[in-house]
Amino acid sequence: MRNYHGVIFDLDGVICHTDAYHYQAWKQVADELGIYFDESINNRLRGVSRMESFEIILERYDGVMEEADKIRYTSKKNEIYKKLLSNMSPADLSPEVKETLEKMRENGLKLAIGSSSKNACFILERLGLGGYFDAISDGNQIARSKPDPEVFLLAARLIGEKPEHCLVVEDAKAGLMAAKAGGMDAAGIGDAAGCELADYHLKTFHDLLTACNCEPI
Ligand code: B16
Ligand code: MG
Repeated sequence: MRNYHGVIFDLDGVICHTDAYHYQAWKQVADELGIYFDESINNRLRGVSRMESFEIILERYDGVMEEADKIRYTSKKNEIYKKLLSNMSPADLSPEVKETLEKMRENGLKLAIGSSSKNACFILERLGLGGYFDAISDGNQIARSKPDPEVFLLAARLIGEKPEHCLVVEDAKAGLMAAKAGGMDAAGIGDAAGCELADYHLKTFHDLLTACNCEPI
């Protein structure tokens, strides 16, 4: 176990759960295009950027889509998604997540977000976490999405810590790959908890405290 100075959290699937909203928004777009789309395809979109997600959906599209149309449909998906996100409130932040973040802070750990989402700040505001993190690295600031380590390396730089002193928390395999490629330890939660790439296999969010040498709750 390393002595971590910083913890970098993925957002969707770790701090909050927006899967159902992504699903509903993509489903509307897929239906309009007559493309088959289900929950298992939606699971493949976890941690993947918006345009790359659409490319996965288009695997079942009969034909070739022009770039301008791809932009139009991904923008439409985002409009629907943002409307759905407006339903979120601080009540969507689980007490377990909140307690764990507070405890880590008390222990002097720096906390950052490392998310592929371009809506990260909007989501954090909805959850009542606007301004809570020491740094936010998100889809608006990077050129290459996970499994490239860029988003996590930027987060580490923004909190002024070396990658080897940071622990990444992820729910997607692409995110675990990104953390390892960046020289960071990685904790898998949810879908990624059983992944062999993870240094820690979290059953609960509270388990993070033990990984970070903090007193358990
Ligand atoms: P947006 P994360 C990712 O967030 C989601 O897991 C993924 O499903 C989504 O396609 C991606 O953000 C882009 O989101 O359309 O909001 O820019 O898991 O990296 O926090
Ligand atoms: Mg995620």
